[in-house]
Amino acid sequence: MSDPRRPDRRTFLATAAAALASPFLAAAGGTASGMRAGAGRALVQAARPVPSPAQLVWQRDELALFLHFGINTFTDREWGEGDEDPRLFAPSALDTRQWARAARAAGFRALILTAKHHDGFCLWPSRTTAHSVASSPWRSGGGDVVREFVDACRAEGLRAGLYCSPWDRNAPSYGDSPRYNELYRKQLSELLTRYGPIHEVWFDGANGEGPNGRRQQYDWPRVWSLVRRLQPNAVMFSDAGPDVRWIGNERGVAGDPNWSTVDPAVVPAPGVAGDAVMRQLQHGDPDGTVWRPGETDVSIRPGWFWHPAEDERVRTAEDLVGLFFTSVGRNSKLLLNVPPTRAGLLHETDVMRLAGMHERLSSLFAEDLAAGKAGPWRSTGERSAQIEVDLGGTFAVNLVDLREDIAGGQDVARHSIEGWNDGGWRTLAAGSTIGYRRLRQFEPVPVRRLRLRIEDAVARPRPVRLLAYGLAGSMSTTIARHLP
Ligand code: FUL
Repeated sequence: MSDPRRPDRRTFLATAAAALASPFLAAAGGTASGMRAGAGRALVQAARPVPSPAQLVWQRDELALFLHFGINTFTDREWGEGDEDPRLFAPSALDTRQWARAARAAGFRALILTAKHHDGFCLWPSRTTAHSVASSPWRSGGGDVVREFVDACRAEGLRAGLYCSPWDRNAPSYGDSPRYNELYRKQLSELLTRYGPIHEVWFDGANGEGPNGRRQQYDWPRVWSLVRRLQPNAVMFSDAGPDVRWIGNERGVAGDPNWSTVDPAVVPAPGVAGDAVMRQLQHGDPDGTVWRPGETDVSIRPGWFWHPAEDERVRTAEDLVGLFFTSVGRNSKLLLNVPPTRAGLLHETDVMRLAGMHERLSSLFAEDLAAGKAGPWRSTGERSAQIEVDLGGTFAVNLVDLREDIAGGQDVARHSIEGWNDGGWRTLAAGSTIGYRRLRQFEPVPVRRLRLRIEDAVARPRPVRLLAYGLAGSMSTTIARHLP
């Protein structure tokens, strides 16, 4: 990123990587994932990873709203220094219910708030520091943004998640590793015991030096076991999970292929860098021993925090639909950042774009032409299978939605979709993994039948669901209108 206010995350992390090493490896295996019995690649593997109930819930939510809000909102920065005056935090009309309503109306099912960003300012009154809302003029120092946020999520029937940055540029103990680790655990304990069920705990990998000039060594195993103990149903996000992994970029694009299984030894701790790490984050590993699906975080604006100069640079609804296809449509989950303004409200432009995205997605997926029309699932070999759907008429199909039953794991490595019309079969799309959901869009083609072929898999393929969509009112007259 060329924004001078914000160093590129990976460049920054590369320098930090050396400080992190293998002791974290053991804890990475502390995932809640289970294993599924079945044939493996060499047909000797006894079991394949499957998601935990919490990971399944997380994935099925598909869309989560990310809210970067804090001191930076008032200083027009992306990364605060930690020495900001808490009195700067003065949202004039903070309304967390407005955030949650906009999210729900747009089809989002979870929200994640930056309870603390790198500047160390706490959006809740923490006993660990005076650098918090308690020292601000907002609600005369008696307010708690985390409380209002969680209450609003619940009122709208949405899941609440929290981001608590390990990097803290305000804490005097930062860099004095054991002392800061203790403080960080206390902060997490407050967040995870005061506010009821928290669905996702988000760990950013940024790491810096403390005032003593020493680099902070985090104690990830203890952090992870604390979260597991206090919120057993929460998923933990970081480069290294343990439950959900970063997708490897902030552009909103999941890898292709994208496996939800990983080799935990490749990314042992948040913040490690290198080509192998990036490959693993983007693509996962078909032979991975741990279930750790990828989350795609991206902002609706160029920055993560609200900047007045970016009010004209909000992604369009079409653009957001594109992000849906490159994240949810590639076996990932979309965590879309929409930063509240200084008023403490989502900007009207952003809210409009969210609504536009929802409207477009709803019309794309309005009518599944294949519903109830699938033939039997046919195994065609050890690692191959196929299914045919007779649409019962000719339709201008331009979108296919494939779904593996991931409760039983992820198997498909290569697939193709074919359409049949008078002249026989033709390939409409071909690709690699499917996973939770794989969306394939193509030029509208008049077809009467569709065939999904699983051409390779890491285990005997289990039935895959095929949903098909087309141009509205798509019988032959429509086709004639739309095709050359
Ligand atoms: C990064 C942070 O440095 C950014 O400020 C932002 O919070 C992003 C989601 O994660 O690592």
